[in-house]
Amino acid sequence: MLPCTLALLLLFLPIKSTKDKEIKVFYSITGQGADSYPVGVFTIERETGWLEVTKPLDREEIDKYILFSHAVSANGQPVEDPMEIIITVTDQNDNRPVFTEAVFRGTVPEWAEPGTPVLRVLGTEADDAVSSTNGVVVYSILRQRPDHPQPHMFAINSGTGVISVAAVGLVAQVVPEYTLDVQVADVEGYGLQATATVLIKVQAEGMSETVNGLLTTHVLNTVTGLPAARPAELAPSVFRWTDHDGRCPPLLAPGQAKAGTYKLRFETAAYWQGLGHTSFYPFVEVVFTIADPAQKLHIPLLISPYSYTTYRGS
Ligand SMILES: [Ca+2]
Ligand SMILES: [Ca+2]
Repeated sequence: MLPCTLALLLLFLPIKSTKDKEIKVFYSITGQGADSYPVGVFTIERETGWLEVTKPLDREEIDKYILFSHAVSANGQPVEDPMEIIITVTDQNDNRPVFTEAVFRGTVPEWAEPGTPVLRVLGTEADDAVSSTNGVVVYSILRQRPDHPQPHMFAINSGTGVISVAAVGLVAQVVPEYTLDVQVADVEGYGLQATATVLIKVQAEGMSETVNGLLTTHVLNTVTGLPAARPAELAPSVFRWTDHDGRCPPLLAPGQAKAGTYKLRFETAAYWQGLGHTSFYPFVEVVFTIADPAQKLHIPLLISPYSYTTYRGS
């Protein structure tokens, strides 16, 4: 919170009766801010008609005052009908936006597609958002930790604060939770700021829902964040192409597997050549052991031209 209010002392133009030249006229004011609450904010000089404000005004307290000025002669007779004076308090940007929570939490399924909404952050703001931008807030993501497979896995709608997935590659076993620093700023993003933390848990995928088969794989290009559609070979007998989603048809169906050591070979060079890149690794071979032939096994592969990551999925 910013502990300040608008400090403003105004001297308005004098209120003059047309009879002022002919006879002695005395002025007074009535209404909110004059003779009713808050009393004495506005005064008028009895003989000159100068209207003055005596205190700082805060639009967030009272945004409009309606006063009436009265002009009387020396013997107390009104010389004019009362005149209505409307005083509108213009806004100062004296309120910082405030997040409704210090820490926002959300969850997202792994491999969620770009555009999937995760959660909404909310900032409140006391200043005027209608006739000024002092209360118009803009949301942004300042930082993502960790920053892989890439630094912009999430995007925020600057107007609504809805955070959604921006890139493919959310894998629970690689990054189980992301931390985002988010900001809300008034004056359409250029004014006073506040920050909050967003924790996003990546939920492991239930493989049985999507793939029927004992041994499955899944290849992700970590440069583009997109699934890699290229061959994967289970040496020596099984050959598969990954589909547009980076997934292979099951390499071994239930009942096909035997306990033992297997090698899964990914033809990465051909894949990168197809995209116009050269690859440091001509192919990637993942050697693994199946101890329990009845247990499902998923082996994801995350690749860039200069790195690869694999792990045991479920
Ligand atoms: Ca204000
Ligand atoms: Ca403000």
